Amino acid sequence: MATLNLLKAQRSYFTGNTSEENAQVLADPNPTFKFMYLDIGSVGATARDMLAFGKANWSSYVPNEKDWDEGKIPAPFKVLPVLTVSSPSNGKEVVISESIPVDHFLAKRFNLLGNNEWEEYTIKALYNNIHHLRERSFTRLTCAFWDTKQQGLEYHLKEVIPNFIANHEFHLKANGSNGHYLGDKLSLADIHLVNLMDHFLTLPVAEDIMTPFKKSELIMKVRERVEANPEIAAWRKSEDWKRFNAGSIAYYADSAPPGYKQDVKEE
Ligand SMILES: N[C@@H](CCC(=O)N[C@@H](CS)C(=O)NCC(=O)O)C(=O)O
Repeated sequence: MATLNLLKAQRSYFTGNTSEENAQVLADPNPTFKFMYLDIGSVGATARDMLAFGKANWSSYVPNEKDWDEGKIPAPFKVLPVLTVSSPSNGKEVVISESIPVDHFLAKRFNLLGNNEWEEYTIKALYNNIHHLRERSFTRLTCAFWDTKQQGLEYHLKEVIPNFIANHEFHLKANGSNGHYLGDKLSLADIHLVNLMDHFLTLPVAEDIMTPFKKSELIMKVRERVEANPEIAAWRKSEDWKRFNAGSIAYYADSAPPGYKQDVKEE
């Protein structure tokens, strides 16, 4: 997985459709989805869980590494994930890029943003805080300059993770300690928390990072609830899910402390 962004190809969000036609695509009740991401879980995992949860008509597309590195696959910011939504009604397609809008779009589509606008923004705030930790873990552990990775790991173990767990236990408790962040149904925040833990589980230091999570009954209850959903459970047992998880383990074995072998940086 190279990171030389200059070689990659860029594409615009404008495809010749009108803005109204694009909006029609996103409003189509029976669209098809093509989710393009790398052969790992990581930043694509929450979206894939939601596509499974929503019983969507979707396919997972992993670009050939050579084509990707040679810039044959254009993306709006030359990074993945990219979600293509195709409408059978008007025959047009739309691209949504960047993991946060992709996750928000799928969560809205599959009713994972609560029951009203307050619930929606509360769930998005909880999601964002979870996302922030994963992003920080990239910049401090896996995609950091090599000589700071060990220090980043120690800081995470000592301060960042305990603080995150305490903050999230506070919010889970406020909702009644029922394994959901809001109300008594699954939301984007619940699913993202489980994927944050899954991400940590693929790192060589999984055991150290996961110990405090595993001690938190409130947090582990969220995992139970998410994994109790039959569609998500089936997806997580699939060969594709296992391959993506194994891909993450292999990738982070070389890039995360303590065993990193190369200097992997994001641009
Ligand atoms: N801000 C973007 C970041 C996406 C990103 O960094 N993607 C990485 C994989 S996690 C990527 O496409 N790397 C391939 C490359 O740079 O060639 C998002 O959240 O979607």
